Amino acid sequence: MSESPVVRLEKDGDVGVIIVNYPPVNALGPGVSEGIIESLNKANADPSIKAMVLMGDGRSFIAGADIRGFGTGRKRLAIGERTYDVMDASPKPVVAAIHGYALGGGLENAMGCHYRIAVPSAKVGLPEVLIGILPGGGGTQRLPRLAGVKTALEMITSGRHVPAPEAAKLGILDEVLPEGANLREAAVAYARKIADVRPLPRVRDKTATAEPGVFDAIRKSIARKARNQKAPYNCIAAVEASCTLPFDEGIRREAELFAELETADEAKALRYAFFAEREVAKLPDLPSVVAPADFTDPAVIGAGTMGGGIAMSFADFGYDVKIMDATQEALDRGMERIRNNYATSVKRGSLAQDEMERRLARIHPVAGYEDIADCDVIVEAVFERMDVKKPIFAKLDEVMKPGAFLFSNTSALDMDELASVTKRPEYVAGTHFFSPANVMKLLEVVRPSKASPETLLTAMAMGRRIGKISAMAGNTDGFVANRSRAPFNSEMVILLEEGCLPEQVDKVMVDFGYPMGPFAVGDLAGLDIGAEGRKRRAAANPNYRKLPIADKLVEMGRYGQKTSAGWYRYEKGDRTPHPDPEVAAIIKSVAAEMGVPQKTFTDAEILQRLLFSSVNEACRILEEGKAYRASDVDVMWLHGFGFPRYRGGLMYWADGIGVKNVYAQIASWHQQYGERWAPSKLLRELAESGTPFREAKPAPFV
Ligand code: 3H9
Repeated sequence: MSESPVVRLEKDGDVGVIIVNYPPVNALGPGVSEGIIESLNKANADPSIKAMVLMGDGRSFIAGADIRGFGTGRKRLAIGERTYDVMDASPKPVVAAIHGYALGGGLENAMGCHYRIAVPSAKVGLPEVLIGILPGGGGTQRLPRLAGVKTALEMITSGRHVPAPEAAKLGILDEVLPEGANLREAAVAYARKIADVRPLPRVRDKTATAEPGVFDAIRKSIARKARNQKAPYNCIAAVEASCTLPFDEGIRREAELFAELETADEAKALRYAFFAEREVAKLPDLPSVVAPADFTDPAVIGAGTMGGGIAMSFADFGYDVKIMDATQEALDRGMERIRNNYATSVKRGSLAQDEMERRLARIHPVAGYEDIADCDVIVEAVFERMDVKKPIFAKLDEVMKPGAFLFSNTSALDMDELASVTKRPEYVAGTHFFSPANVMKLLEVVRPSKASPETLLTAMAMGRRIGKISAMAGNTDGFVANRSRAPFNSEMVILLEEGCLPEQVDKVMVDFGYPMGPFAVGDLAGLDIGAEGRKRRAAANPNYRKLPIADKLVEMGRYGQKTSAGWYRYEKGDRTPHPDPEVAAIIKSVAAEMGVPQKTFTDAEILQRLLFSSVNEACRILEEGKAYRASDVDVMWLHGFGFPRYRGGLMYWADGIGVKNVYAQIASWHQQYGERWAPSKLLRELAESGTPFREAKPAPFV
């Protein structure tokens, strides 16, 4: 019945079914909104149709506006002529029938409908803030009217996906269908049932009211997380307008606030991050016919902090997981730690007690290798030393059933060497989790030379199934994330030699957008850990740049928070870092011993000294073919190191400075400081050709 290639109108007796078909997720791409309007008009004009259903083909209702269109001068329907306006003016009722996702413009369309029903697995939300904009299709005006101001503020400022049963409780959905129901049939029946109800229930006719102080309170509560950003505040202002302005004026205010955001740097960077996170899943050099293997029975070897966190990740996503350690005592300690971690989440209110019990029940401590022999995926997470891991891999190879995948959680060890102790190197890969493993989103999948495409795809898919963002890294010391970060870690201590203080560096990085400064993070992780790595690297490389100030603190037993002293001092039982005059004195005396001339630094200099050193190393990683794309490095920095998302990532940020400027500064520091600042070949080439980092063509992956 309809002309549009992306929206069709079908008739089911006296109900018109409007179906959006814009794969893969029914974003509101070119022609979709126009197609919905055309179908609505046709159905309204057809006397044999009494009511309409709006639904999506394929895997989703509507996932929102087409993000690729933002900032491109896209064609937009004027206020008064949009889908929601046509629905508001419709003399016949429209029922939104939701499966998969109704996000952003998807939920806004659903709220423009007169009724909303969904299957239980559906999710709804207004995630626009996560891409630096606000719900600009009436979402900031309709959601507070439908679900109340508090709920609207929470959903719009967090961007959270709300499961259908909860959305029904919040008043967003009229009905959640029973499990297994046929959505189309149920929606048509529902439409028939309400076909004669008049007046039509329109969300725009409701009123939104707020308790005094609610807007100031939410501005205050997001201040820390939303610093340097505009979108969250514009979201709040738009919701505020729903309480103070009539509906149509509120819609105009929403549009003004939206227009301030769409082309801003914040939104551009967040859109870039969104697509970079999807790109990172693609492994372009693997044969497209190969698929990841399914796995159902994972096991973790090692019940230490990392092993426990990895086991929790599996349990959190519904997997029964076995966990093994060398002794019963270590296993008991590990289970105790897991229980305590969950209990902390319950205490904080982020996890329900019964959910904690369900997750704990999925983690099965086992005594020996024979108990895991039938598992299909092993993640080994024992002490980070080759001589400890090798015998375990040899034993796993012996006992594990054929076809089982053997993954190692290592942050730097040579995966080829580890794979070589097995007779199944094609089934071996690295899976580098970040600490705490159940919280941090990044999973770096490390590719040894003999790993099969199926193994690599399975490791990547395993990460995604347990809520991680998987990114592929080559087998190089430190892999991609830590290797690109290493020069930053050295540079921050070298800055102290030249006259900076830890608190000064930390303030610059927090102002830039990191949740914590790097010295405070060091104290949290434990300074003894970095010292081990420095020792190993210094022994292997006579030109290794030593960090005497950091070494001195460790020698003094200042290991960080755990000893109440590190780069900062801590009161017993308190994690607040306090600048320590003793550290300032140590820095001064070591610098004097080393004969380093003292100077003062601007904030910009500190920032660039840290980040440019890493940009240069990331270029080296790309030129060696150890990563697929500069944007993969960005994803790793966003999810492994807390790089501020609204700055896109390390390489995207550097593009903002300009590749030629970055090169010129690095070349000048090369003159001043010597070899550690030698510009990489790729950086020089990019600067000469004026090619942005994110368009760099890395060497073929090795
Ligand atoms: C908005 O609605 C503004 C309004 O207020 C109106 C203003 C006037 N656009 O993530 P996946 C692509 S703003 C374009 O791997 P999943 C994605 O790039 C929007 N493309 O699948 C990928 O492409 P490729 C508010 C999109 O099942 C493919 O679809 N909405 C869009 O893991 C599959 O995606 C959002 O912010 C889009 N909107 O997750 C929702 N969405 O295959 C954004 C997806 O080439 N989307 N693609 O790499 C999502 O959060 C997830 O995609 C979703 C599915 C949860 C829907």
